[in-house]
Amino acid sequence: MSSESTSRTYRRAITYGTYDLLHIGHVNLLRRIRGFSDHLIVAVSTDAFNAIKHKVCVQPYAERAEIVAALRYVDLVIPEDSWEQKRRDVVNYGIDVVVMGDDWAGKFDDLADLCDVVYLPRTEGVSTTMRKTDIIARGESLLRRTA
Ligand code: C2G
Repeated sequence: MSSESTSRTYRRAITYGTYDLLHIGHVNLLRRIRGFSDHLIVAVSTDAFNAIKHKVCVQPYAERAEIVAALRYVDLVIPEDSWEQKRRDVVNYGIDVVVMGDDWAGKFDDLADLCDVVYLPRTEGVSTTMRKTDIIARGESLLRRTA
């Protein structure tokens, strides 16, 4: 079953993402998932997989993975290095629910024969791309110390 929200509680959840320049949108998603599950695995995209996704990251995989693992909502971090690994992960980790932000709505419904698939509303007004754009726009001024 796939849905845009859930009232159920689950034993084991998994989610996938790049998690570059971690921001409140990422944290809100992980907190909400952990709110309806007992155990949360986050598959963080490797640098090689991001190249396949045509994404350029500021932080290397090791750093992004360690930062996500440090969040109290997260029980385990694994590498995401292919689109195809999700079915294997669901079986290997005994997953009950795959959760993504709704910018991926419908994209992982093919997993619904194995487990529940839930898409949660994204946090408005923040994204890694917006952060990068803001930093580029403010450029040197960010390095100057205020008087
Ligand atoms: N997200 C959110 N609110 C935001 C920004 C992101 O809820 N304001 C969610 C996204 O919907 C996603 C997760 O945070 O579920 C991680 O987002 P990204 O790091 O941008 O991950 P992405 O590159 O979309 O990778 O196989 C799936 C991919 O790995 C997803």
